[in-house]
Amino acid sequence: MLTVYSDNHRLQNARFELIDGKLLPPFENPLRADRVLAQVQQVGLGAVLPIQTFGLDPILRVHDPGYVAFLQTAWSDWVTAHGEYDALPLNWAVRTMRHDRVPETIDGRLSYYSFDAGTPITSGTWQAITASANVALTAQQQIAQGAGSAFALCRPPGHHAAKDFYGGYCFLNNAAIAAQAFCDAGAARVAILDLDYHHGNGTQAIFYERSDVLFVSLHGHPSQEYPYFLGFEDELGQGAGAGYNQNYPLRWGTDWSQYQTVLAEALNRIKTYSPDVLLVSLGVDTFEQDPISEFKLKSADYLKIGASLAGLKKPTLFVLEGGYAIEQIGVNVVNVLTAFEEAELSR
Ligand code: OKP
Ligand code: ZN
Repeated sequence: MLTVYSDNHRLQNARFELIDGKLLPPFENPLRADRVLAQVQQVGLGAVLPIQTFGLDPILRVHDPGYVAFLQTAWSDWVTAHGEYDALPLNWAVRTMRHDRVPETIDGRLSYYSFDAGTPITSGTWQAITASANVALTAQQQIAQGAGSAFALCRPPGHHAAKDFYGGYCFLNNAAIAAQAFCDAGAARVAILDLDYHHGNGTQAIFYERSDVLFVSLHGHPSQEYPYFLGFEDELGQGAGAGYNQNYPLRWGTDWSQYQTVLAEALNRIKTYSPDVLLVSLGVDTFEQDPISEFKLKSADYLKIGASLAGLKKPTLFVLEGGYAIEQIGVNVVNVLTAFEEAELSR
């Protein structure tokens, strides 16, 4: 399986993350991608391709122009106002407040275009996030040109980013941008299976009213887990998208025996949909030793996931999302990919 990778991910390298009332070294850091790439090379997964650049057009097919323009200048606007410290919002428009006016000042715009304070904007954020989107698009193009599978080694991740807001370490929704690119290249049905521990609220929202992109997700139950306010099982899509969104929220402590049953159900839903292409938002923060998550999957379980995915027999684009156990992130991600490929070859 080919991998697409860009060194520019390093440019997102914040000083601190505000988490659990502490300022800690960020969980979402460059070592993550380094370790995944090292394991890809270690097992000889296949060619590692550099990115091509696709400009803003495919990004603007998914994201709001005002939001993209905000991201482009947020760092320099912030430095002008406050100096070279990581840019963070501190308040949001909840309930009775207005959402119909974009503030003028950088602090106000950070608040307007975000949903958490755990996602710093730094000097290199814009370059890193556009490179990450190009990683997904380059891999998408490989599949559109006939590759049976591809791995987009994206960093920063994307699935929490919606049309016009960032959060959860995500700014541009790499998976959604690639899915839209498949649609624009003529795919009639695209299925997205989100296996990250956290609900992919951004991806769900982007495609919630569409039937040409099915969104299916297994994740920590929003009653217990971030992002808390989306990801329940009664979210089934709306309008033309009614029936094309499926959430499988799972409680803290979920292990392979529980996970496997639900994964089989999710794969059945996708099989019924009969997509032209499958996109997997691949997070491995479901791992038992993940420092911010509460599922109990073991490294060997990722082999079983990869083999099950191959059972769908579809062109498959893997897009990296989360996974914060630095020592095992490489093995866990690449276990999915190698088992997928072995299952494909033995057919
Ligand atoms: C990004 B991705 C944990 C706080 C979590 C943000 C998590 C973002 C996860 N107590 N803060 O889905 O892996
Ligand atoms: Zn996650």
